Amino acid sequence: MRFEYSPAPESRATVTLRDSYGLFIGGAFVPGSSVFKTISPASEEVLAEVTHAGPEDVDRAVASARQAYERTWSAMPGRERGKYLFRIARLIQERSRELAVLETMDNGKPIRESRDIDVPLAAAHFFYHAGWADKLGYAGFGSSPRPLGVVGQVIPWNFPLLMLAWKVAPALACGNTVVLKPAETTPLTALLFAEICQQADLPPGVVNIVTGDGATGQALVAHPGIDKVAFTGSTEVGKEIARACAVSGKRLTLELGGKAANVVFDDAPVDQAVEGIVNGIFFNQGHVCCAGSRLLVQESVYDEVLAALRRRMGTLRLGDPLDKNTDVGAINSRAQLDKISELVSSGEAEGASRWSAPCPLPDRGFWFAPTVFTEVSQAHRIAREEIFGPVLSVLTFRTPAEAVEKANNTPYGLSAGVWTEKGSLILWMASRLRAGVVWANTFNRFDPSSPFGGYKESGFGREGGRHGLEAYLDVTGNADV
Ligand code: TAP
Repeated sequence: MRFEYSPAPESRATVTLRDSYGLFIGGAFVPGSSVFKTISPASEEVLAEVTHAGPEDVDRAVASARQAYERTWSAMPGRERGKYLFRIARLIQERSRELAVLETMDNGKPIRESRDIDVPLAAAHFFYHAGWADKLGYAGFGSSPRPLGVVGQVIPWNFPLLMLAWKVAPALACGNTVVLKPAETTPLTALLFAEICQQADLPPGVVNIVTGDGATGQALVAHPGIDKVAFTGSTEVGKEIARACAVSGKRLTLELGGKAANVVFDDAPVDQAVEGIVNGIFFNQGHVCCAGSRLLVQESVYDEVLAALRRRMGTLRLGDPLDKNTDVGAINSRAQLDKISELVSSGEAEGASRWSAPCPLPDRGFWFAPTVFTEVSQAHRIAREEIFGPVLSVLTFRTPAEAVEKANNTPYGLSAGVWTEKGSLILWMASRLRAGVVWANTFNRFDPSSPFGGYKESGFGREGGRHGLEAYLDVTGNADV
């Protein structure tokens, strides 16, 4: 039976949009060199005007972060820094509805996800790192690890507030100050976070936010006043940044792209696995670095899994991201929609067989129906390149060894999933899969205490957990490490 759902839109009234936003430097919103507009990808309406930071604005932000580092933050005892992080975490919780609605308006992701995943996890990252701030001497990096200094952080558009939290919370807990550049298409929750820093009475200059495009990011990572660069984004830009930072003495961590295998064995409970497959690739419209974009199904259950998957995909509701019933929201930008469409056309041209869920697409905005490709070979572009959209490529295997070989046949190595009832097989697979995270009988689970990061072209360094602290600490001077 198919249920019809009445619309259940979340109110936009909780969000007060300003017409225009400045840069957040030295604890205040200040004007910059030029402006650009940020739009809603679901309706293409202009949401606000945002300032584009040029090199001189980046200069001011770095100087402000340096001053705050030297005068206040690095000298402050960890237990005091921890109080600020707790306060920020509580304010994120208090303003969670506002943050969730704004994230959905600017990014296009379903409110169900921003409300239940992005915002609670962002608060959890601040709570978790608040706890570390006065215990760094017990983290396993010697008795007195030092902060690095001023950190330049560049983040993508797929989880704007959450990626900010992954970067800002550990940096601050470890005693660093930051200059953060959000993605061009999703600057608004970072700017609301700046208001939260003001509300928390965070000392001016500890967090600076410079909005802009790739050129702003380039100016930030190349700035000589930066001690460490933390980047999350595409492998292509990550390589460029690695080159820019080479022999500069800057510390660098890179969280890059992925092409994860989600491996389903013939003893897996099919309904549960199908939920995991759907969550693995259609969560956040597939704009997920660790998305399970390559499904590997054991040949003996291929027909059964595919039939159940198509049935389930037919029930996904695509549309207004602010509607609480929506499963699949808008694609973040026209450029991303074009990239997805181009790769999907290549899949068809190379001979794979395409099936898209029969859901009507809204007239305005950027949309792509959940899509699955079968008859995919490992050589096809859709099996090798990151699509970063709601598109799944299905391959088959016969033995566990073949599954491992196919799963590892990628330049990436961010995540993987294994579905089977056998615990021993899970451990056997996990020890052979070249991926930073391996989920067993689940997918896309995140926790601030669990380190996340890649192998190979998915980058290096970890975010989250005790391991993630190392990225923001100078442990070299510690004799007892
Ligand atoms: P990118 O195009 O690489 O952009 C990421 C950020 O870098 C944006 O803020 C971008 O600014 C900025 N940027 C662009 N060119 C730059 C340059 N030359 N120097 C410095 N900064 C520059 O990636 P994206 O399309 O926003 O994000 C999608 C990618 O991020 C995917 O590959 C995805 O896998 C990856 N990702 C990885 C992870 C982890 S944890 N590994 C998590 C999320 C996403 P503009 O937006 O203004 O261009």
